[in-house]
Amino acid sequence: MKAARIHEYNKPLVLEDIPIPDIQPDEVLVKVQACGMCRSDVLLIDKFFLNYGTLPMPIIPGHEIAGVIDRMGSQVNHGLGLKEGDSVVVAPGWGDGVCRHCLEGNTQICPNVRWPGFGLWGGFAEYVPVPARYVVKVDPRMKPEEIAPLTDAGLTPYRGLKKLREGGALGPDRVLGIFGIGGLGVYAVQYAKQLGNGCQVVAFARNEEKLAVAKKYGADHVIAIGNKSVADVSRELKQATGQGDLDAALDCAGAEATVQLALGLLSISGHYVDVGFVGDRIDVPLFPRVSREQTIQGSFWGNNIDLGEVMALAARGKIQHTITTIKFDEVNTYIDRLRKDDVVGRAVLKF
Ligand code: FEH
Ligand code: ZN
Repeated sequence: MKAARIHEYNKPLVLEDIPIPDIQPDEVLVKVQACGMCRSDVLLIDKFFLNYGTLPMPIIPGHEIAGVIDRMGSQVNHGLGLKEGDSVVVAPGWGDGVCRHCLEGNTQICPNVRWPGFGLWGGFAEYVPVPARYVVKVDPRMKPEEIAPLTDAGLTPYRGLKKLREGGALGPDRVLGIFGIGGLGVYAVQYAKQLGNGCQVVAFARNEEKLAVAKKYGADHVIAIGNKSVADVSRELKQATGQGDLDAALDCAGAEATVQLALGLLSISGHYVDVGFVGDRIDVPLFPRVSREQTIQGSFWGNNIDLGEVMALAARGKIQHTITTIKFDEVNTYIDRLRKDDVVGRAVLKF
């Protein structure tokens, strides 16, 4: 099968032909139809994750996978209702299934988690072995290139928004800021309008083209943030919404600038959720967080329940997509473009 592999970090992926993998009795073999390209793939190639642990080499990146079941393991639980030919997406966090986090359903934060695309098998290849409990059956009429990115770029902001909603931060009298209108932010704006309990949705970004996408996807207001102080942005926010601060913020970038701006705008008892990690460390004043009783929360990827909900929205046509499909031999070109933040929406490898 075709596979794009990391043999050496900080080098282009090697495009090669390798044997189709075997599967364990509890796995299915997924024939990959599409795989989204994520900034985390670039970080992987650039050795970022070595700061947090080692990975078996060679690595096949690609963790936003949509395809069909090509083969079933001999002991796949019939209760999963899977069969050869089913259209599926691959859930992200392959937890061990026995720790507290897995038992609560949050397998993506299991201490023993395996992530697709961070080891020997991933979506930048024609086949990938997947534990059967980590595939989600989808409507075969949905386009693989559209639903593949929903397994990360679509899933991650969805879980983040759920945390704001479950935290009581959203309502008709509240203002929600979405920071970073890239591969994740374009979905975050749509969820905020549909699932934000009637809040006003304000999109913040540097790039006018991305703000135009946010407006198209329903943002009530868009504010360009390049070279502006918190006070400048607060004035524009007050003109647009009637208030100069944010009751809730979903940071889809997690860049130094967006963290500083979002926290600088956050209201008393405001709730900030970060799903991005463009930045590496943050330096923010602590007293305002404490004295204003603000909630600062991390949210990671998503679990099978979150993914099923995103797929249900997509199946009902509730999610618009900004996709660029690419061919296998363009993989390295688009990794470089992603590294330079030179992709609008999501680049998706299509087999
Ligand atoms: C995926 C795998 C590992 C780290 C981070 C990620 C993000 O793309 C999840 O949204
Ligand atoms: Zn676990």
